[in-house]
Amino acid sequence: MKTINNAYLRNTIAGLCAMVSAAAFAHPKLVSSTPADQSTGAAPAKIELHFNEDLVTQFSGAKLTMTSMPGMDMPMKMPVKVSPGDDAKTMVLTPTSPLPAGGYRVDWRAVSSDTHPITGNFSFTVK
Ligand SMILES: [Cu+2]
Repeated sequence: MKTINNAYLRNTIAGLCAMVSAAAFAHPKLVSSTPADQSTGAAPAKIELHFNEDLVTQFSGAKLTMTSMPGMDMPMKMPVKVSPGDDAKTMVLTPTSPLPAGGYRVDWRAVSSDTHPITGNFSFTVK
């Protein structure tokens, strides 16, 4: 009974969200990033995420994971400072130390005006 109620509630909320979204809001989407998804280049001093909507800063964030290193496979969380960018649609990740050569993944969580958290990720390689 509890499961049915929860499922019903979830569907109802999802339905409401879809209606509200269509009417007034869209969910935040990652429009572009620097470095770009699947790109390879020098170690970035900053990683910028550009969304299509203003973010609610206190509920939005991101983490950086090193997914591979030449010669080894080792997911490792990299320390970053997350801050708002020049405008409310931008999130900036600043690694606390230079990123060594390897593969990286950014997992982001974005909340805009309709308060529903949206998550996504992208990857890049440092030469
Ligand atoms: Cu929503």
